[in-house]
Amino acid sequence: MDVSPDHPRYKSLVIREKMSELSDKGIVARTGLIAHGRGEAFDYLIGEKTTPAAKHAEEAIAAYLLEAQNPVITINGNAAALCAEELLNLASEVGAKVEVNIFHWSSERLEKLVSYLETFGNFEILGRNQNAILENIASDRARCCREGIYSADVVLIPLEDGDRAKALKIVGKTVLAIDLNPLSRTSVESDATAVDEITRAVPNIRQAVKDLKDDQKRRREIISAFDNRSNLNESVNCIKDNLTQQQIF
Ligand code: PTJ
Repeated sequence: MDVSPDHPRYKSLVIREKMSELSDKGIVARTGLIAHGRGEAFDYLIGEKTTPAAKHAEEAIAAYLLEAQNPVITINGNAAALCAEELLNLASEVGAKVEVNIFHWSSERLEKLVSYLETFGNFEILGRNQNAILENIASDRARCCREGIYSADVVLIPLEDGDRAKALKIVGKTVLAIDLNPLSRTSVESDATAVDEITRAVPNIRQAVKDLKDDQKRRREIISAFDNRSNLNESVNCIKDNLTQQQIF
């Protein structure tokens, strides 16, 4: 479908087309399109821009990634379709491993996703050899790599379904999330959640990484002052304010 750049929702329509194409190719799960719609709805309520609360969380995520000993960024179908290159660049900038981890599991889909990410350049992508199981997860998302998620101290899980954040916390990992729904289990369970659209959040995190790279003292101050629950409350309040200001009748 040709989308005119003059259309008021041009960006959203182009992204939907891409998601739909990548769903046909098996990169995005079919229900990934539904997850995307839920994200769009929350983004509408948030005002389709990075809020001050999200910016603050993105700074905390950058600080956590830079302080980590063995960080891992996990990528699923939606994250790959929306933001592969930015996530891969972020991983190289913070020295994180990248691991494909999917909810709608099949060995073919896993292979497709790893191969898709490999087309973006010379990045090592983990996921083909899932040789460990993360306890406390009732789905195939439990399958992971021993040298990746399983042994990581800090894991960034963009755009997730709920059970993995909790499972990662139970085994003592620091969990960082990007999720437009401030009420989701992932958002609430994580140590730092950017309630922001992934294509805005990741460039902001990369910028914060540049700003904090040579300032360990500041990074540690940001981490010790950051309170995820109160940051999520700010996002909820932002939605409430937007709704009360937009009375139609
Ligand atoms: O590729 P797979 O098989 O691992 O499946 C991936 C999906 C996303 C389908 C799976 O993880 C899933 O079902 O996720 P949920 O439970 O729908 O949760 C996705 C969360 O991401 C929801 O809270 C959405 O609001 C949020 N979300 C959706 N689109 C975006 C988003 N957050 C940030 N940016 C987005 N573009």
